[in-house]
Amino acid sequence: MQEETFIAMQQSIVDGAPDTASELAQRAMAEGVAPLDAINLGFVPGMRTVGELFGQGRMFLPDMMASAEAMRAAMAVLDPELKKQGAERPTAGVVVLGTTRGDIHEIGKILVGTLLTANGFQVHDLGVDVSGEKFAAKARELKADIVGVSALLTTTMRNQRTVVEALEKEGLRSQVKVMVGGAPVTRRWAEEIGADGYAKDAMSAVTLARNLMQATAELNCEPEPCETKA
Ligand code: HCB
Repeated sequence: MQEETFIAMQQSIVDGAPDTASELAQRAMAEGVAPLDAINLGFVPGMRTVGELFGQGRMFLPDMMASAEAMRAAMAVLDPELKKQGAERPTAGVVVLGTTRGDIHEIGKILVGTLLTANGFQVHDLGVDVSGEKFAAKARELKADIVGVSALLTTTMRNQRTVVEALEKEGLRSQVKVMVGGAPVTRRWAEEIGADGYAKDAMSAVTLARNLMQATAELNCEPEPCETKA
């Protein structure tokens, strides 16, 4: 039964049907489907199909925009459900999130922000087309622990490097960890630009953010081991 719902969810994204996507998300919540399953097994595979069809020239920009609209409609239902899970937890860390300069893709970033929030992180989303300077200024203002930078285009992923550079220029690099992601981004690229980590999806971004917080905590314990300070 759930399998059918997931297939219908996927199709609603491919069809670019926001009303159907929203209804399916609402029905799934009423039936007790985990919001994360609805995202990962239902809607996100739909978005992946859309990308493949576009890449093969079987779908065009207006269709892709309609699909993004449908994804947004589903997330409008699922986002509050996920955030509820994080509401009662103590802050796991402060994250400044955004899509890099020249890039307006936001769905993956929103998903990362939602899951980080659901897992107790305080997330400040700067939106899309964000310059390195803007990332650095917000990181300073909020005393951020982590900056998360998304890029979906091969032409804009290089701007992830400018975020690292802006943090260096502002003298913030030793205090702020940088994690990068987005479809064309790889672990190797993250290493090349001097980021602290790469996450392939939103769940991995949560694990990575936790690990980065742990690494910072351990660093702050030096030269004594952390255990002795508890
Ligand atoms: Co867009 N687009 N697009 N697009 N688009 C892609 C990205 C292509 C791969 C499609 C293709 O050719 N097959 C392609 C890029 C090719 C390339 O550079 N290699 C492409 C292109 C070419 C373009 C335009 C240039 C098209 C044009 O105008 N001719 C244009 C660019 C505009 C610009 O940014 N300046 C464009 C526009 C659009 C929209 C507006 C129609 C729409 C975006 C709407 C929106 O976001 N509001 C759109 C969409 C929807 C896509 C696809 C179909 C889906 C992207 C998406 O939402 N994926 C995409 C195809 C694809 O990626 N397969 C296509 C779903 C999310 C959940 O995955 O990878 O974004 P994600 O995020 C993951 C993961 O990467 C990770 O976690 C997320 C959640 O699991 N992650 C992070 C992401 N950020 C992270 C940050 C971290 O710190 C950690 C982890």
